[in-house]
Amino acid sequence: MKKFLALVVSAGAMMIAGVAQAATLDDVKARGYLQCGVSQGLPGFSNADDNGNWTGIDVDLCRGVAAAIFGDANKVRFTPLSAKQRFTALSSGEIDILSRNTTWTMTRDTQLGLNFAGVNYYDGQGLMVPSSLGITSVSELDGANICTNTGTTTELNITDYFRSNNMSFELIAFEKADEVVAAYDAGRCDVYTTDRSGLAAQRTKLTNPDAHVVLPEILTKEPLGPVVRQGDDQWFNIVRWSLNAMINAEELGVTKSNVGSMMGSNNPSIARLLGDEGNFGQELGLSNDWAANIIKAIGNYGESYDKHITPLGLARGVNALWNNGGILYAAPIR
Ligand SMILES: N[C@@H](CCC(=O)N[C@@H](CS)C(=O)NCC(=O)O)C(=O)O
Repeated sequence: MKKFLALVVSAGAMMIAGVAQAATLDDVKARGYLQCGVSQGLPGFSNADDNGNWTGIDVDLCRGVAAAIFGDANKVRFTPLSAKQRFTALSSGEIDILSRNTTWTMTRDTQLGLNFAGVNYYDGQGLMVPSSLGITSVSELDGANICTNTGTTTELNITDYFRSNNMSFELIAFEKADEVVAAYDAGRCDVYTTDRSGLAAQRTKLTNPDAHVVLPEILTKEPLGPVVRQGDDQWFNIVRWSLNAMINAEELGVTKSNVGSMMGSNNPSIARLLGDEGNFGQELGLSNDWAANIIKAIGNYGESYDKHITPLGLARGVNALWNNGGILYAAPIR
């Protein structure tokens, strides 16, 4: 019995060792680039131009992680994924990070073997209708045809909302976001529902964007953030702290253009962020200028937001820093 127990214990220890060895960082370094899962095309978040160059805040996060690891923000490849495909792509190892307007929910956190490493955009579900319908509130939508994406929280939320308000509706769901846009644009549905940022982004693809109105109600909380596999705490920390570094840099006034002159700063928080003080990078398995490299290549969170999200007409709102009227609050580097 004792012998048997000893065997079980050693198998358990091996398993723990095995999990600890699931070193995504080593794999990424050996491969020479980061594999990042993004949406198939959502302006502001992750969108490719005709030459295959990806831009957006979700893209910036992956470029930031690449800069933190390699000192080179270009050492990343992007895999466009539909909402339905995204979690399998991550659990199967096809991608190292999922950075794709993905809502942090309890089931996704606890049932899929995945972990959310933070929030890079606080959103909520909204609804858009053609102005010609003269609708001003979601309460007027009884009996509506509603278009959305499969495999999303959106699909579940809209069903909850209509059922709990005893309203009837017909859901028309597609896997590809562009199919939803096309169906709505062609008048197949009265309503387009998704995250409000998604509405602002997809609206730009409509034949006449000005002929549509986003209703005032925000139905849900949709905290969007990067996701990694469970069982690799070092990797989780690298992703979490790359995001935190970008948010802290904004709070400390460190930007893409001034980061060079901020080196050697006598502000201790800046000195820790930029690797002048402490061993913060090494403790992540990186070099101590990991965060300086992110900011040099990408800039801080506010710069990324201004570049990609502001053009969609979305003000910072709740995504402003905590000391500027918002809820963006990164744990300190110390
Ligand atoms: N945040 C929601 C919705 C995410 C989602 O897939 N939204 C669609 C509509 S905005 C989308 O990303 N489409 C863009 C694409 O797939 O390229 C979730 O995590 O389930």
